[in-house]
Amino acid sequence: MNLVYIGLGANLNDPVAQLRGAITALQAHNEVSNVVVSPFYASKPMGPQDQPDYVNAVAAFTTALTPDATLDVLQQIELDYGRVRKDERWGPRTLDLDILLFNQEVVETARLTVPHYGMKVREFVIYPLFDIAPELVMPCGTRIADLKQHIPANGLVPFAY
Ligand code: A4P
Ligand code: MG
Repeated sequence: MNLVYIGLGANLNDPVAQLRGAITALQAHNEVSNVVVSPFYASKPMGPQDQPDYVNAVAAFTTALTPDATLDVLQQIELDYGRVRKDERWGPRTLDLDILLFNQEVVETARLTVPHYGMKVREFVIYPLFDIAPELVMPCGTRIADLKQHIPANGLVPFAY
């Protein structure tokens, strides 16, 4: 079995509903087991500031799928749950599911870079990851607990949903 950590993010079209939909889909998926979800956090946008705040979370699960096949599952969920019906048209994809860690593997293919290239410096990844895996160590030896201690919260707040 493979142990996978993913990051979830959305900032348009009812982000909480999109994250909940994605989690429900993961839990229902035949090839996915033992889904654990962090608290949801409201986070300040990284990048352009003229956009709504994000909702971010991290989830862990086990699967027998390969990294590429796991990405297929996540991308299908992005398509299924990242579109919210508005009037009669479908909005743009607004749900982002990124593979953060896949066991202790380092994956460099055309489709995948694992560990995720940005995870070490993103408070909206490291804080929820610490919530569900405080002892976690990255393949490079970096402890998530140490990252959390050094990354400012930058206004990140957990909220009830
Ligand atoms: N890909 C490569 N490695 C991975 C991986 N580890 N996990 C490839 C998933 N996909 C990976 O992704 C583009 C391609 O990356 C995929 O086809 C896959 O083959 P995408 O999800 O279609 O594009 P994207 O989401 O625009 O890119 P990316 O890199 O995920 O965006 P970022 O860098 O994550 O930025 N601010 C806050 N507060 N919270 C956020 O969640 N997110 C972004 C998006 C900006 N600002 C944010 C947040
Ligand atoms: Mg992405």
